[in-house]
Amino acid sequence: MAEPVWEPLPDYRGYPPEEMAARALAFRAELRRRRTVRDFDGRPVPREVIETCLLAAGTAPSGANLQPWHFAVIQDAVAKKRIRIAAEAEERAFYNGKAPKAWLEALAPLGTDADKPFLEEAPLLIAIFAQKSGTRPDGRTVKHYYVPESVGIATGFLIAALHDAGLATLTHTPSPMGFLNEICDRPAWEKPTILLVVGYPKVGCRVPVHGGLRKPLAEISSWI
Ligand code: IYR
Repeated sequence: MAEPVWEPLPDYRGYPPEEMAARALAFRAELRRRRTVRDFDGRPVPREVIETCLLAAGTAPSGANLQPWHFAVIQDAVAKKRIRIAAEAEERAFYNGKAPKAWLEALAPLGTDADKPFLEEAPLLIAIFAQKSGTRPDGRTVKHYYVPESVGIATGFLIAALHDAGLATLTHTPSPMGFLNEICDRPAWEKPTILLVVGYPKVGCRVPVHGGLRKPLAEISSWI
């Protein structure tokens, strides 16, 4: 069993209380401007920016620091078209019978339907895969822990990083989305969790008022 190797906490920065408060406010203001977008401009995004955001996502905490994620970036037009065709087939089944009435009612204010043109129009899709196990540098297979939690946290980091860089995202989850394994050439034991649509919002892009409403502090939090 490997022994821990310790080092002094690197790069920690603390702030005086006023600066803490100002930073917290500024960060909240930045995140608050983020909106989920469904109309994308086809303009390409710089690859370097995406790679930096993926590295930011990769700093997320994870079970036993095993980093159980893989981000497959799809820019190829043919691959995007295949994804759109497969996703729309699932979405038609969802909207035309599979989804319970209450679910469709909850979705109604978002104005979504089975048509997903953004899967072809956006410059990039990022398929996020969760790995229930992985391979160590010595070739041994290791089980991963807290996989959905870890991948969810990394996805949050990625969405925040892309937003901060001036890009818009849509957290899309066609269900099931096993077709992503074949299209992205990922092994069957990796589970696609989210298809993140990434790009610039189309000029004149509109978003539902409903989507910008955030629950108040008293509702989302409590102190004991
Ligand atoms: N996957 C469908 C339905 C959908 C479900 C939820 I929960 C949403 O927040 C939005 C949409 C679709 O993409 O239309």
